[in-house]
Parts: sequence; C-alpha cells; structure tokens
Amino acid sequence: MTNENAAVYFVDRHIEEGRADKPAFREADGEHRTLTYGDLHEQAGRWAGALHKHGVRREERVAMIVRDQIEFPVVFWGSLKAGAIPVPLNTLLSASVYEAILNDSRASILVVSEQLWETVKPAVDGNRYLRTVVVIGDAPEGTESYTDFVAGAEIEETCEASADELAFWLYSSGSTGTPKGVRHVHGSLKATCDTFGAQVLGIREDDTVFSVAKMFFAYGLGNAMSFPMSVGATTVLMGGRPTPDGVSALLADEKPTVFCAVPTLYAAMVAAQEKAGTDPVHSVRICTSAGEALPREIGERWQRLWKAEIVDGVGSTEMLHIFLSNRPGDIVYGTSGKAVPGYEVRLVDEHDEDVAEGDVGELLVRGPSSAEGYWNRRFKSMDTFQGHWTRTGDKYERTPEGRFVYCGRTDDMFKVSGIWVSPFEVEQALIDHPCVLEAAVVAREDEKDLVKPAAYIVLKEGVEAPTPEAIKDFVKEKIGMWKYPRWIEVVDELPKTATGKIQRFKLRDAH
Ligand code: 3SK
Repeated sequence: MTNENAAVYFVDRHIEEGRADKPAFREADGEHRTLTYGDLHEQAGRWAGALHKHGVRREERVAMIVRDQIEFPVVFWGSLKAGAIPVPLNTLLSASVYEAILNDSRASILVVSEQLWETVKPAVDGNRYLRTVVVIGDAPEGTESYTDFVAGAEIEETCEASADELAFWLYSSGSTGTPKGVRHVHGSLKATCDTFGAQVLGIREDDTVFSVAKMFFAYGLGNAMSFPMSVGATTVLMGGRPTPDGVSALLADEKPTVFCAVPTLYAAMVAAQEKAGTDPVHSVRICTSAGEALPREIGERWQRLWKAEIVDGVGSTEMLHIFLSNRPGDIVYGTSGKAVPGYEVRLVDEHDEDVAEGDVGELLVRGPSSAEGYWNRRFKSMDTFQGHWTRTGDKYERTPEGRFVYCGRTDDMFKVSGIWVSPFEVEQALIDHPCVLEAAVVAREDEKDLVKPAAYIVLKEGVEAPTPEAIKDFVKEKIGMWKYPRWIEVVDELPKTATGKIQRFKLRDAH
C-alpha cells in the first residue's frame, strides 16, 4: 500500500528529488532564518519523535498558536508525520476564545510563539486536557521550551495514513464569530494544489511566494505552505502585522514572484501608492485575492500601478482553498470568475432549486477538498455538508458570460421596497467615491419600521469629509434610487475578522 500521509508528498519527496539544500521558508523579519527542504525534513521528523517521546498518540490534537515563522511548518508537518492532528489557531484571538477552543478541541499539546504567551496564558490556566505547553523562545514557568521539547528526540519516518484519514483541523469563525473546528483529511491538501495551485495560479518551482494571509488561515496555508511546497518553491514569511508600508518594503527587498493578499490590504496599498505618486518596486508576476470579494476599482487601480493582475477568487475554510476564481489573462474585476477546474458550483433558491439565469441564489460547491465536517457540531455539519455538496452561505448571481458576481452573505442580504439589496453592491458604489477608502452596509429600520441601507465609511487619509448628501447622490447616480444608504456614518475602522472579512453583524448589533 502506498503511504498517502500528506507529509510524504509535501516533505519527504523533496529529499528524493534532490531539493534538500533549497530554501523552503525564509523569514523576512524576526531572526531572518532560512529553513531548507532538508532542514524541514529533519526537524519535522524530530518533532514527530518528540511528540511520541512525550506520550502523544495518533489522532491527539496539537494546538498551534504560532506566528508565521519557520517552526510553523516544522510543527505542522511533524505532527502529520506522527499521525497527530495539528490545529493551527488564529494568532489574534482573545484569551476567552482560546480557552473555548482549547477545551473544544481537547488538545493535549499546545505550541505557542513567545510573543503571544501573555495573551494565551489565562486560557491555559485550569485547562483539563493540556499535558504540555511548548513555547517557541524563552519558556516561562510551567511551560517547556521548544528546544528542550525536541532535544534528544529520534528523527522519525512518516507514519502510514490514508488520503481519507483526518490530517488537521482549522477553526473557522466565519463572519459570525463562533469558532467551529473544521476537520480536513490528508488528501485535501494535494487536491487544492492540483486544482487552484497548478491550474489557476500556475505555481512553479522557481517561484518565491509571499502571503499576507497567515498560515493559520486556510487561504494562507495554501498560499504560503502547500502550494509552494507542492512544486519545491520558496516562501517568504512575515511574523509581524502586515502594514501597507511593511509589505511594500518586503515586495521590494525579498522579491517574491507570487503575492497573495486580501482586499483591505490591496485597498490600503493602492491609496498609499497613489498618494506617494511613485512606481512600486517589485518582482511580482501574479497576485491573488480572497477572504472577501475584491472591489472592481481596487483591482483596476492595482493593476495600473503594479502592472500585475490580481486573480480574485472565493474559497472557504470548509473547502480548504479557492474553488471559484478568475484566471490569469482572463480577469473581470468585480466578479469572482468561474469554477476552478475540479470543482462544480450551483446557485439555488430557498427550496434548493437551481435559480433562473440572472437571479441571485446561494452558492453550493462540490469538489475534492471538502472537509469531513465540524467537530462536535453534528447538526451544523448536516446543514453545511450535504452529501457531495457544501453550502457556502454566500449569495451570488451568474452573468450571461457565466461569471459569478458576489452579492453578500445569505444573512447580510435584505429587501428594500420588496427588492433584494446586496450590501456588497452598495459598498462597491461607495468606495468608487474618491474620498472613501472602505465601506460596510447593513440593513436598518427607519422611523416607519421600514428597512433601508445604512453605511459606515472609512475616509482616505487627509481628505476633507464630503457631506452625507453628496455621498448619497453619488450612490444614487451609480446604482439606483432605492439602494442608496439613508444614513452615513464616518468611522475610523470597520470591524473585521482577522482575515479581513467585514463583520456586518457587529455593526447591526451596535446600533
Ligand atoms: O475566504 C476565502 O475566500 C478563502 C479562500 C481560501 C481559503 C479559505 C478562505 C476562507
């Protein structure tokens, strides 16, 4: 029987194929370390040995609150090699959310970057399941340092696993906030590389990749880890927060050829570059965007300045990566493109019937990388994973050319005077205004209890605030009388998930 453990394909194969000396990961900040494919093979094997030495058995969960640094791939792949289940967690959560997730996952080992320990510590005190907390860096009392944990451990071979066997979990908080453990199998990692990675992105061995989306997020895990590792390419890691200036400097200094980001960052970088009035310095041949739909204006302005296309697509933690996407050389900004080869999509109404051409429907997807289900959420799993089809909760419409246009989350859409309004369409119109950087639109009841759009906007730096009436007229002109926001509130920032999705429910609840 061939061993279908994903670590064989992503880690061990590179040694047989002669890439032991090739850099797999390079840190652009912190200690600026490099991890070759050979180092990764050895260190991941040692991590597997250390897990066994500390009594960790197959299927036990290894929670990771680890920044984008070279230990991330070592712990992730080393855990797979041992048959344990790595559970990378968002590094920006609060102690109370970590406490809930650590209890829910019943992880027996937790690995934490030293910079995050102060936040994580209260979540660990009193946890009944954790046997060991490993800190990457100096180990505070009651924890073990990463160096001590692996010291003296044997380098282990990759254990046998089948492609259908559970490999890792990711916690998804979606746009509503309650984290759910999404359980993925070994075969799904390669499936996303064979589909989006190879057939849309066209990732190559000579590529250097930089992903603004961190590796704890499914989008970042594919961009920065599985895609480059599927072809023996190199990834540049940034442990700290990706600011527009920091990312511009990284693009100039580290010269990645593939750049993966989210719409918020593209918008901020475009605004900063236009203000600077200079040409950006970079070697990027292709960019990707996901997390939320990329506004048309931002895509067009980026391409004018950087002279590199942004391949905008949509994916989900449940499907592991992007399943609907534009293609290099065939980009229509403002759309999410067409199904990625290997995936099928449908738009359905509230009775699960396919909608008529031009109508809005919920997007369902089927393909080789869907998750096995949510941990401990039987009914939620049944609602989302329906046989071969996975419900996305996103509303889309299909253009006559077969491209999909995002309309909003199922629970964000609302009717005004009996006609559906997509908050996303109103937001796009708002950010076309020269003074508006970002916008979020939600439903609000007026004094007659009728639902109307309300907008929250972030202004571009240094501009004079336009009057609400000027903004309303601008939107009316662009998309029609009934869709314009009746209320305009200027805010400093919009509530977002760590991966850049606007949390409209927070704006609704706050009013
Ligand atoms: O939100 C997305 O578009 C996405 C893309 C790839 C992987 C995961 C997610 C959530």
